[in-house]
Amino acid sequence: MRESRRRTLRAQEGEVVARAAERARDVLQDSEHARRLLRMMLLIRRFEERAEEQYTRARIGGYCHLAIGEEAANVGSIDCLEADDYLFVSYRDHAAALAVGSSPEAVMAELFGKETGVAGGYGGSMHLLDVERRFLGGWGIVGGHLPIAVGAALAIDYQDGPGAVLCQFGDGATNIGAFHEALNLAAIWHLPIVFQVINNLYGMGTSVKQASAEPELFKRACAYRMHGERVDGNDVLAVRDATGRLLARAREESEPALLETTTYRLRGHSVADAGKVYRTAEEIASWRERDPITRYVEILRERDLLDDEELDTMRKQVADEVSEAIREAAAAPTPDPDELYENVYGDEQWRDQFARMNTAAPYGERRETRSWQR
Ligand SMILES: Cc1ncc(C[n+]2csc(CCOP(=O)(O)OP(=O)(O)O)c2C)c(N)n1
Ligand SMILES: [Mg+2]
Repeated sequence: MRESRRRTLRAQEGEVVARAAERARDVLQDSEHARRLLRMMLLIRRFEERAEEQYTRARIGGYCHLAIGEEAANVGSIDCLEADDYLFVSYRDHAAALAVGSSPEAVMAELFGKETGVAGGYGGSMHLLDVERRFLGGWGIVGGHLPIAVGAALAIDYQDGPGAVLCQFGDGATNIGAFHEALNLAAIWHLPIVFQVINNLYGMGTSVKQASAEPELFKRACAYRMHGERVDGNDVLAVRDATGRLLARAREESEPALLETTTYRLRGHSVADAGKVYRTAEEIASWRERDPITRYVEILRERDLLDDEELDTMRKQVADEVSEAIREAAAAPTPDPDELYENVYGDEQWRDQFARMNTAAPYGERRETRSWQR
């Protein structure tokens, strides 16, 4: 960013922070907005429960990581994105796609590997994307998307454009080399990016305490003289307040930040993991009591922004919406295996070369692909 613009923005900093805090408080004053946050969390919860069920029916292939219990960390932050902002997330990405506005039909269809999916059936559960909404994935390599997100922030800065980047990742990613490279570059180049670590206390079966020399992950920001902050990731309003403030600062002052949102995945690492071997029943029960949806419902009730009838209606609506998404995804066509190499290379000549090859013939993948698709 040009020095003159940075100076002007710094002068406005106090005003920017005050405005952001005001916006966060406004949510409970705007009953429609307040209820929209709850509705999205309910939709995600229902979507994930049904995705789990569909996986056991073999309608979803490959991996499938659910965000049950992490809804507030996703919805509170993604709600702060504005039209010019970009979003990057890890493979636990269904909630992010829904929160950014992708339709449940298109997200479910992607999980089913169908042509109508958000990635045309090429990506599956871990590689959702919605370019129109500036949601640039869904990434399967732990920490692999952080440098890419920094590249997007560099592009915004280089072109003197509006907007910022929100990059979400798990606690496990903070021990990957790319995390340190990404934070270092973002700090020395003053890039407009918020790194949000969704600390759910475990990377597969390894706890943060076992894996991290500094388990208070937000403190890692100080190694890069970057602002670091931790909030309760099961409190949707706290997440929204912090993300709103830090994104505003990124957009308007072009400064990065590391935001740690502490939460808990109520299911196992993936659908194939029961999640009970490395965690005690007491620990899981204690986090159930801090369920982000129950807590937010209580806040809305206390403020007279929601009654039992409205809650029931909302639950029923999202359940119907997800059922419809499943019906549509099941009925949607599967992509033709001969199109497997399309979009791999932009250059026509390489596409022609792949068109002459027999798709994945040495490994029999053509047959495998067909056998699990219904
Ligand atoms: C570079 C890399 N190493 C290992 C893996 C295998 N792996 C997949 S998920 C995962 C755990 C990551 O945990 P965390 O970052 O805390 O995210 P969470 O699953 O808790 O959302 C690992 C080790 C991978 N995908 N990429
Ligand atoms: Mg984790």
